[in-house]
Amino acid sequence: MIPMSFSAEVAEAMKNDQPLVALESTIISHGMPYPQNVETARLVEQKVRDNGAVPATIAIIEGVLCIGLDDEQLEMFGQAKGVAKLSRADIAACLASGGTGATTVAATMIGAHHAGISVFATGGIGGVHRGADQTFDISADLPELAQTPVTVVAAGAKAILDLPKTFEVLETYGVPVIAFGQDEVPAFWSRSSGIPAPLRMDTADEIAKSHQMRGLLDLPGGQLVANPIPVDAEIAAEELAPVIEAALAEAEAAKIAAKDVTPFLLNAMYEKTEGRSLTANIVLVLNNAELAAKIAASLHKLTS
Ligand code: PSU
Repeated sequence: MIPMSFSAEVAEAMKNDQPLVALESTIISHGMPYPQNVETARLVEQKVRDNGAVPATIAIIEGVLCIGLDDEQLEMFGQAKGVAKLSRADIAACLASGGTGATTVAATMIGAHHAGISVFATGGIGGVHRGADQTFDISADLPELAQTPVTVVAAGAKAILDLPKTFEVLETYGVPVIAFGQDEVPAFWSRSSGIPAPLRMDTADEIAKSHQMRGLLDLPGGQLVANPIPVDAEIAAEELAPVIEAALAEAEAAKIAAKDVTPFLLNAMYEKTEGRSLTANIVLVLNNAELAAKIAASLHKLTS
């Protein structure tokens, strides 16, 4: 059996058959600086509650898959001392060896699916890194979306990535990419990417129905809902482009590779924008939590 534990809030929600939204822990441990990461994690959980669902932040603590974290545990991930970054490749090894780790999008999808949770909110998924033709650096989040039936609400993929290639790969894998309320795929800190959305939906109900329909068709894999950052919080793509270039050049000069690339780039963006990238990141995660809660509530109605 998988060593799994549920927080009191999640256990109660499951007993009462309430809709749940999974949240990841890597965004806390490796995606944002302390203490804003813990403050954001609490606000995100509250946003889910305010919109009709119950939050379940997922992580592995001392070899146990935790579905829902208490305040003390959130604080521990916020300080991220000795916390590994877990994806599909390392989640089983971490459980087997009694380790502690934060779950990325891929690992959170696996945990959510095991706990029977169908909807998950995050900031931005991982994708194809720029220069992937040389490095082959493609996030395990992409194949995960192809095989685990969880609807992931994100503000697109992070703009530090090669976005056209990221969406090409998702298309190859047959992952539905649904832009919410616009015809273009958003680019994390900006609403615009210049990439036409493969699919567009305007309501949580439609997204929930589409999730249900995939299940009825026995299709493996999830859906990516690309929810644009609210207008007043976005940083324009033109303004961000040179900042991203500079951050990428720094990563290359410092020979940053593999799992360290995304946290390094996010931190470099934070420094170069004097914290504005973080403010935008917080707003977009909250926005995603709200939509995910509505989708979870809608899916719950459809299936009960
Ligand atoms: N969303 C954010 N910040 C983050 C992440 C998502 O707003 O830090 C994390 C997620 O855990 C995602 C990971 O799975 O970044 C991608 O890492 P990589 O590129 O190494 O696969």
